[in-house]
Amino acid sequence: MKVLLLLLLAYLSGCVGGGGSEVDSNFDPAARTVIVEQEEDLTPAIITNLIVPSDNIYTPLEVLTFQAVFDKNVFVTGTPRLALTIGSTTKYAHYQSGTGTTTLLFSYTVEASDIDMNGIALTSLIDLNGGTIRSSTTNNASLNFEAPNLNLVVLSPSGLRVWLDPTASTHVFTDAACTIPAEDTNPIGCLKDRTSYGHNATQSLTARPLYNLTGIQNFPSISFDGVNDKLVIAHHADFDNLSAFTIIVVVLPQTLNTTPKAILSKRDAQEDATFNLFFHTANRAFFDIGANSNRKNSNMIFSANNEYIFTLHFDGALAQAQRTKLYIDGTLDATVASSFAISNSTDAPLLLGTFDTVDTRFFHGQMGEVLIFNKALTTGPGSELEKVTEYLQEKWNL
Ligand SMILES: [Ca+2]
Ligand SMILES: [Ca+2]
Repeated sequence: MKVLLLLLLAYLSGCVGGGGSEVDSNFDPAARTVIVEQEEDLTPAIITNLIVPSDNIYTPLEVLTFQAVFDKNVFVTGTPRLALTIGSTTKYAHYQSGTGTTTLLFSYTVEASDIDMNGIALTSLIDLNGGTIRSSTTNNASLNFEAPNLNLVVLSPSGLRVWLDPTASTHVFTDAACTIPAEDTNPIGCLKDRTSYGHNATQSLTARPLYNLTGIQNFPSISFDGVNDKLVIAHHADFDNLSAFTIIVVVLPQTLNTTPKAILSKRDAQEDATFNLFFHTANRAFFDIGANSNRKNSNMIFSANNEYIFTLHFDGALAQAQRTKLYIDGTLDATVASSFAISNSTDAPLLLGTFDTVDTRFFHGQMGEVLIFNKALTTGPGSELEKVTEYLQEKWNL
């Protein structure tokens, strides 16, 4: 819709003398009057692009920025905002800058309680929040935009150093160089770390577990045969010699008996351990932190062909009796003492499916997600551990 503005511009300086009183006898109103036609565009400004944070894992105090790009300059009053859904909570990215241009910047600083492991969401409409966004005095901008997919804009507690996730199909490969995508039943050469720390779990030998698209609760899992299968993560200080850590594993054992079966372990053949977690006597779970002399076990008795979320939670800063906690499916199963305040150091790799590079007591079953934090997640209602566990329970239907 368009209107014509008629601007009558009388060149009065030409009509009026220096004193402003004497009319020029040559003044011809028809010649001295200029009619300017100017179009005022009453079409609302529209958002042609919404630039969102890149796919990444964000932690508290990092800033998420969003840019709304309009098809023409817009002017802002007040503090419009974008509504984010973080977990189940609405938070707002507030307008920061850009008035008078085509691009408005909004930002949100991640808070400590913000955890959303399956990605945040965004309401596809700018909330004016009492302000205005206009392309002219009266012409309100259109505020809606195409909803972006932010499933990979993840908010994690700090300290996440390993995240193996067989449901992330772009992270599962048949070769140890992590280049050939795996399909159902393929031997797994690489389960690529979802963090930026690059702690891929690989297997260059024939002892590769298999990709199982209908594994734990029919979700993609890694299938260990209990004969020789294992995945190897190279030794790194990110998960060695730790004063605190949290290990979370989604797992389904298929064979349980008196023979130890390692879920995950970082120890050398002398059994100097950073940590390990394994099934053993009486179908209980056992774990060593520091050394096998510091071995403890679960209260829970496990059943084959059932799925579990294990959390091994260690805080060396606590009193000895409180340092180690085992959670099963988010519920505290055992609080046990640790004589070690630091998890010990060994150059041994971190292994999935066996104890160390020479041990032959392999895990038989399905492995889902593995997350390792180099800190003790907060615990209790509304805590980091609760939110991460809820993410896993919802995702894996546990
Ligand atoms: Ca989410
Ligand atoms: Ca095998």
